[in-house]
Amino acid sequence: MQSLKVIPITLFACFLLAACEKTAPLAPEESALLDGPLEGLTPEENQRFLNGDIAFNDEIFTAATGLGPVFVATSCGTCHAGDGKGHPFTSLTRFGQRDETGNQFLHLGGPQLQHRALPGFAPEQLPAGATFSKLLPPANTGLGFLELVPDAALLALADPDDLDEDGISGRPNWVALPNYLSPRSDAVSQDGKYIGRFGKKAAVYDLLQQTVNAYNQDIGITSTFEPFDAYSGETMDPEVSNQTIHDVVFYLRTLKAPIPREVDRTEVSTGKTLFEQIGCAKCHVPTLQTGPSTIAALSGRVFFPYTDLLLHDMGPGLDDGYTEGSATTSEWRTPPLWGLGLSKNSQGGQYFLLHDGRAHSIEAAILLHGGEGSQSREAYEQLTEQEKNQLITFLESL
Ligand code: HEC
Ligand code: HEC
Ligand SMILES: [Ca+2]
Ligand SMILES: [Ca+2]
Ligand SMILES: [Ca+2]
Repeated sequence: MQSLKVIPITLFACFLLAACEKTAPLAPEESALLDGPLEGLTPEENQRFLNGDIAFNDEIFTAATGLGPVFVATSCGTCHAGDGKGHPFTSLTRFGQRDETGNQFLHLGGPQLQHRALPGFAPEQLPAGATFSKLLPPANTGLGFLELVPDAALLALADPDDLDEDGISGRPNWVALPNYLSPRSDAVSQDGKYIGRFGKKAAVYDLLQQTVNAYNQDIGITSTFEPFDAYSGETMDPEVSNQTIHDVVFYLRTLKAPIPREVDRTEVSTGKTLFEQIGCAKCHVPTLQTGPSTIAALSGRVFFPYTDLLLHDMGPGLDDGYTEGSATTSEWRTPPLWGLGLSKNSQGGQYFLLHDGRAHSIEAAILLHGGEGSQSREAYEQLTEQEKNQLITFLESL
């Protein structure tokens, strides 16, 4: 939000004085912010972005506007401040069981724990026997680009049986679609399931599903899409309009991609070469391309997210016993690394990396790579101190 208020003033000052950096010392550099709109939107599209931005950041729900009765937070922006990564205080808990037979706790309030409640209602508690994951809010950035990568491109990156024997076997999370979603026009399906791509375990199909679930499960807000009350399971009148849902989806779609910084430093380019040499880029795929979109600024664009959006088995250290869709307990979707260097800004000046924020530095995150990530972690450990610093400087520039 802040950027939206500041940028037009900055632009105005530039226009008047033609010496932007010097005259607007209070405005943060555009490349230090995650929450602005994509460049190249039409005025109409910018307006929809703003509508979505207001609903996402400024609409705080109360009992009178439908909050709860059980909930985790009162607005999207509480957990996704500035659209940057969240802090352990804003994490979500999901519960279920170890095997992949589908969540057996759905009738007991699963998959998400609503640990807060309105007066007179009991906050939810973990049912006996459930396993759980703590999930940190990711940065919401460049999501419209990720949504538009054709299924075929993701399948081309997958190697479920590791046929090329490089120790890496990324695979899609095949998920069942809720009845309000229709498959994308280029969709590939398998046994009636489709490729999920959002969420830490890639169990969410698209930004509409993510938004509908978040209203329902995080804030206790029903919609025509998901009319079931998270507390009673009963069908309720919608507490958020379809228009608002679509505006929020539009906002998420048209958030800009992070802008890399310090790209001219030699440490950064050397670090990037090392990143590729030691196999990080096999999962954190640097370059992807969008398919066609009705939003011209997103259509047929090459972009640099550093993810393959696929699931990888990251070994026992990162296994927390919780499955989602067809993802096993130790499988996680490769997180995009774009914006990584800006994470601290929204995390109180300190890094909280990996799905639950347990890694407090970039190096700690690398050293926790097991399973399919073991080989490149070992290759990292073999680097000289100087090379490690170059690699990390590169990652901080993203
Ligand atoms: C209580 C904190 C909390 C609230 C409130 C919240 N989120 Fe999230 N959000 C999260 C967490 C944690 C995740 C990661 C969950 C996962 O990976 O499955 C997430 C994931 C997402 C993602 C997926 C991004 C990706 O890279 O896959 C989107 C989009 C998103 N949230 C949008 C929203 C919207 C829209 C709202 C409001 C309707 C909202 N969130 C409310 C915590 C929150
Ligand atoms: C086998 C695929 C794979 C390889 C190879 C790989 N990563 Fe990862 N990386 C992942 C997955 C999956 C996660 C998320 C794990 C989790 O959250 O528990 C991750 C997480 C990270 C994170 C934390 C990101 C965040 O937002 O929390 C960083 C940083 C990272 N990787 C850097 C690297 C670097 C550097 C290399 C090379 C040394 C590398 N990765 C190699 C799959 C991979
Ligand atoms: Ca409600
Ligand atoms: Ca629940
Ligand atoms: Ca392979």
